[in-house]
Amino acid sequence: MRAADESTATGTATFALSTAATGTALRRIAGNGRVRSAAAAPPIGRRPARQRSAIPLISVVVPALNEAETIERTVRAIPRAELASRGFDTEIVVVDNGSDDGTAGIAARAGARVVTEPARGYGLAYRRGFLEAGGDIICTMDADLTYPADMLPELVDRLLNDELDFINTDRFALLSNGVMSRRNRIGNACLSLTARILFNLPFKDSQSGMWVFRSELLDHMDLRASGMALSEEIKIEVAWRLKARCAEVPIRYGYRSGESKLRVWRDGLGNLVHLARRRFG
Ligand SMILES: Nc1nc2c(ncn2[C@@H]2O[C@H](COP(=O)(O)OP(=O)(O)O)[C@@H](O)[C@H]2O)c(=O)[nH]1
Ligand SMILES: [Mg+2]
Repeated sequence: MRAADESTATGTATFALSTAATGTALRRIAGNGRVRSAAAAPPIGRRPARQRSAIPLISVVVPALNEAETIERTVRAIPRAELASRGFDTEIVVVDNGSDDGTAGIAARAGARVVTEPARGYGLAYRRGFLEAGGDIICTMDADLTYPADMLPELVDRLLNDELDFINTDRFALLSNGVMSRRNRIGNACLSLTARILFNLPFKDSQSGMWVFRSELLDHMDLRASGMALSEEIKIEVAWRLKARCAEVPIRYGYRSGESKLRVWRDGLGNLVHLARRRFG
């Protein structure tokens, strides 16, 4: 069975592309009539207006903190040629988060646009990357080769053909033995269950770091997490608060090379506190 066949779609609103992009797939969505008006929430920040071109742009945003071992292969694994053959330009935005191992230079030589977020934190890195990304569609992944970059074309197709706003990926449906520690699996399951109970989130993997979504969503999101909690915050924003059309697609998840930046207890408990504050605070 293909991964996408197992996925689910939920939500009611569809964010129309305000772009003048002329790609047929994008126009099909812009013309579907189910346009959600701007929500009241403050934006994540001023996103610079971009000169729209005739070719729709995909921004792949990759946060990277000391990932010299894997950043080059991460950038090169992004299937630019395949995306180009489907009518998309691709920019790869690597957000260097104060690395001291040469990550930024390696990423630039591999063809990425490198932006710098001096303050440490997964959430801060993403928020910087989202401000800098000019794409009509935003894709995300870690800089550690764990996420399947080769699935990006299929995920983008799914977003457009099914008129979705946001796709989350699920690392657990196809997870091979030994790829993720038992402790991390249990922690993830607890956090995902809590998010489902508190926010009725339609996702099995609230901590997955691979998402594909329309950049219009960013203008309505209120992202505040500076650390790992951003991963669930973005899903709460789109699915619970903005009621965007969401789906979750199973993906292959691979072994991590290099050192994980996750501090299991601190980040796990921090995420739980974030969920509680967000719901009851
Ligand atoms: N935790 C953390 N990750 C960061 C930071 N800045 C960038 N990252 C990147 O965020 C991604 C996720 O972190 P990772 O260590 O892979 O977490 P894991 O997937 O839970 O093991 C990686 O590409 C990191 O390099 C930061 O300040 N903290
Ligand atoms: Mg990772």
